[in-house]
Amino acid sequence: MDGEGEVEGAQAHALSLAGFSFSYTALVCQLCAMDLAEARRILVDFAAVAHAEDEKKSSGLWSKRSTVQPRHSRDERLGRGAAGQQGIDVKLIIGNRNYSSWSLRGWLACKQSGLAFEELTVNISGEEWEAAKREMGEVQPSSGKVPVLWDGDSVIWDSLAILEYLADKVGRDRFWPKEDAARGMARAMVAEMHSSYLALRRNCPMNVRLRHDGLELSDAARDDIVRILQLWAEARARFGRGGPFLFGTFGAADVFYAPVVSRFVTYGIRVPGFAQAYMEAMWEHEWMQAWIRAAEDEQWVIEQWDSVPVA
Ligand SMILES: N[C@@H](CCC(=O)N[C@@H](CS)C(=O)NCC(=O)O)C(=O)O
Repeated sequence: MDGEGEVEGAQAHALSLAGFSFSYTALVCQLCAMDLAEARRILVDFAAVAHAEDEKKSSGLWSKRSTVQPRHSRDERLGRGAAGQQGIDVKLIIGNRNYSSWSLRGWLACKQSGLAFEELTVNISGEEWEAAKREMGEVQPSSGKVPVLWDGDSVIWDSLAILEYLADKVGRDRFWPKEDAARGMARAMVAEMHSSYLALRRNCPMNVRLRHDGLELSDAARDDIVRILQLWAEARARFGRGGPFLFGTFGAADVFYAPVVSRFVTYGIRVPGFAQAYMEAMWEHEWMQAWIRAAEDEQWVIEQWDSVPVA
């Protein structure tokens, strides 16, 4: 950026767009001018107007009572119908592709590793799952959570531990940016995704097949969305030159924010132009497309998770 006038022009331009089609160029100008606070303020303004609210209420989303409608045989539900693949030591156990955001992360991490792996998909709802947790030795090390990765006799649970295990195995550069500053930010973003955004998770549960506009967002969920947009904006503007993903080429940060992209698509969360472009790149990625198709084909329906959540 060569002049203050240009930066001010970009800011004015961005503001004049009322945030809805926030110009990526304008954002880059601002960040290049090291005016991160102002860029963030604009994004907060944007987000405040970008989310329509409605008064729609529903209840029972997180009720413990299972309303699962199994359409598979029990063996299929437990993944026992899947043929084991000869000579493949790495096995990933995941939950319902339509609903399980942590599973999507674990699965994308496996894809990113480049290793051949066998997948076992389990239905994580209802009595079948309670029985599976008791009976399936393979999910017991995680205390009944998915994803779980088996590599020979080694077992790794928790999506972040799985990603790091795979990065150790195949080389850090496959997952993390080479440059220190970029890698530091990518690690911080992944850690934040892993440990935060409870309000967004509750208000906008992942549901790949669902489309619902006009969801009522809580203030806390809106704050989470704004925070995520800020992080995406900063990553893209500072480190995204090499491609359409958060740090240019597809990596750990994209693996971790993939379910957020799905949530934004499901609930029609309005985002600025640069975020839209990022989301499109993610949505069109061949692995995401494969996951989306599998989620669409999945026969398991968990009715309480298909209800529209309340704020
Ligand atoms: N921090 C864990 C979270 C794992 C988790 O909560 N998985 C959910 C699926 S999205 C699960 O297994 N739920 C089934 C249950 O709790 O019984 C990770 O990163 O893998």
